[in-house]
Amino acid sequence: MNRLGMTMAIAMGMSGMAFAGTNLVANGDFEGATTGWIKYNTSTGVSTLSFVDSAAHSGTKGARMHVTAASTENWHVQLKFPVISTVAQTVYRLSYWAKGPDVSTHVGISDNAYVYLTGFTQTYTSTWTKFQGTFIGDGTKRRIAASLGLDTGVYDFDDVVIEAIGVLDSTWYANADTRIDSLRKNDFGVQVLQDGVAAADIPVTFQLVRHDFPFGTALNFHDDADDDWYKQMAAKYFWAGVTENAFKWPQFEPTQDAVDSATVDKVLDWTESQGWALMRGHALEWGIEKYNFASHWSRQGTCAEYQVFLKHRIDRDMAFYKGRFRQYDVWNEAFHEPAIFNRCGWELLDSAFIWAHAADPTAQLFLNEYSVVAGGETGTFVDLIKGLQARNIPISGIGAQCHFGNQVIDPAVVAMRLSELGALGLPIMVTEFDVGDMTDGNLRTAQEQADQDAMFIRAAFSHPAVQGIILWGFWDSRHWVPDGGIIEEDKTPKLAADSIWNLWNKDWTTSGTNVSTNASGLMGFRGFNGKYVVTVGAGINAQTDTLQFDANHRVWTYNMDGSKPLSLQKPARARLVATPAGLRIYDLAGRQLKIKR
Ligand SMILES: [Ca+2]
Repeated sequence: MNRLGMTMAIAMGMSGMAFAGTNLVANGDFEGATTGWIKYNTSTGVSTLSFVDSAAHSGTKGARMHVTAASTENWHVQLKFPVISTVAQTVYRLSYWAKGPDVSTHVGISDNAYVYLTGFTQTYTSTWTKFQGTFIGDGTKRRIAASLGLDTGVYDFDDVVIEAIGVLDSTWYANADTRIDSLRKNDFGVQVLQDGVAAADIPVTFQLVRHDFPFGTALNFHDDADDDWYKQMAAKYFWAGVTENAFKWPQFEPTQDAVDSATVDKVLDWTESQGWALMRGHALEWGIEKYNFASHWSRQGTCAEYQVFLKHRIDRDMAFYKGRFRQYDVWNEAFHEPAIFNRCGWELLDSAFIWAHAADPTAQLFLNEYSVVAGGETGTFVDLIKGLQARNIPISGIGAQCHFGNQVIDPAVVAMRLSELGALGLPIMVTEFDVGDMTDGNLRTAQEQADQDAMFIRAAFSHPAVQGIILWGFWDSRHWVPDGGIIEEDKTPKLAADSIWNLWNKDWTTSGTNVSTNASGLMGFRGFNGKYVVTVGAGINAQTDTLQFDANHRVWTYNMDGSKPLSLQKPARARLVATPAGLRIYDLAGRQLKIKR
């Protein structure tokens, strides 16, 4: 591995070992032997497997699964891969070419005892497409199968490759706090001058009251008796957010031109009343066909009509919410839900971004996707975004949903995937973090959830490409995953709520009480970027301001002018550049404090 390769591997959270790129899959090109490849049917699914010329993507042979009787579950018909051996902590990439019916399929990776570990949900088309995903070895065997049981038809596979691409960096998480210090903090100071001369021994008290780094939740108001409590909890734990469903097109405009913005407006009114700096617009479009999306009025006509409707949706709603939504998921789950692209062309994706940028050039525009940090489909997402970048499409952010299901979260894996996305040069938002899944609920114990949530948030906060973290809801009664929230249905905070609150309010806070300015009139401190409440002076004559400290606002200077009357004068606004602002500091008796010169 050359120096650049080594640097990349390290930056991606993998150690810099050399790998030969050997294909671990026996007979993955189907050209000679086909040993190891078998089909599996339950009693309800029926299929045939053949290795034929017409199924070749390259060479003269490919594998063809002909599903002749569909079943109720994907896994009732499977193309099973040759079993492979793995090495612990090694990252493997599976790639293959496939074509087939436009239905949801799943490639699952299990251990040798058939316990499911991870997988990739994919939709094939009538043209050859390359699919890929990564998984992690543990020193035992892996069983891989493409599950094709949901619909009848011919599914072709060729050029199946599994290769080791690196080793996880098991030290990465241990250095999280060092990275957090470097990325999220700066050296700050409050300087006090008396008539332009350094004023020593002036007490300064400071407290971080809001991080610049957005930490938020999906919000879902119900207009019921619980809403007041719900808002109190949202305000306690979060300072950024997203509307869970209300801005999705079918909810926002259920029938053509009958826009229902009331729910979104209510959420924005409330978050703005709380001073939340970031609200995300989710999502301008989602190509999914479930949840009434396929029956939405916009999709009932021709592609030409749909394109007009989509442009109008983007133009109208981004103009309406300009300056309120600062980020948009322009498209949700583009590569997992490609039906609209397969019907009307992938140019739609480019167009949506171009229209969105024109509608609100100040908004940050995201492509949002799942299984790219919580799962191994990062490479597919990277390729899609690289294509947008190569065509100069104005994408300005990467949305990584981070629904982790019931897998154990490994921060080294999180690091590797975040770094693979971060190498695109765009900021990443963790847009929908949660644990548990819709079917099984959250299978973690309270302590496991608390530990895993805190670990993931610490990992993401420590990653240089991550710009913010949003949870997909917080209360079990308003959460898509049974038991998936951080607060019980009965409103009891879970251990996870405490662990999260403690991160932001104990581990990652900055404060000092009555710290004196030094001989240079400076009280210096290292702190998190954000808004602080700062009190200069003491007693009834102390002056308190809310000040922003960040890379561009490192030192706030207070000027005292001894000639002013005996009253505490509050500067209209403390300024970074020293300007006489009339502040004087007095003792409890109203006497001006002596200032050391
Ligand atoms: Ca072949």
